[in-house]
Amino acid sequence: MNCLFCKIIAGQIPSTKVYEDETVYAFRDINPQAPTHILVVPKAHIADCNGINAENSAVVAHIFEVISQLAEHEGLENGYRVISNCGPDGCQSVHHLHFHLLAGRYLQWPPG
Ligand code: DGP
Repeated sequence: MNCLFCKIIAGQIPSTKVYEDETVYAFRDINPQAPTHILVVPKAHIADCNGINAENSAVVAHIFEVISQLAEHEGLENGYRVISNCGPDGCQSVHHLHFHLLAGRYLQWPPG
């Protein structure tokens, strides 16, 4: 499959890994929007939020457990934001489900 994040997970494209287990991979975003900007992705290819269903949703729950662990490990005591962009209006550019973990500065709300 010609998917950028599948290639990163497979090690075919280098990344700065911050966490990995059997079902989840997390790495630093190449174009950080905050001092901490980590992408947390399922290893199994799911295109976007619309691809989450009863068969694969357990990995999403696990991703949020991982995010909680990463927040502690990265020292994000002051808070953080988790975002999953979906589709053109959501500004999704990579079509492999991913959760942005952003922190380290005050994050405006609502976002632009
Ligand atoms: P989104 O726009 O929500 O689909 O986010 C995709 C993110 O992926 C974007 O913040 C930049 C990041 N990204 C794109 N290509 C690469 C890459 O080759 N390596 C890494 N580490 N991040 C990438």
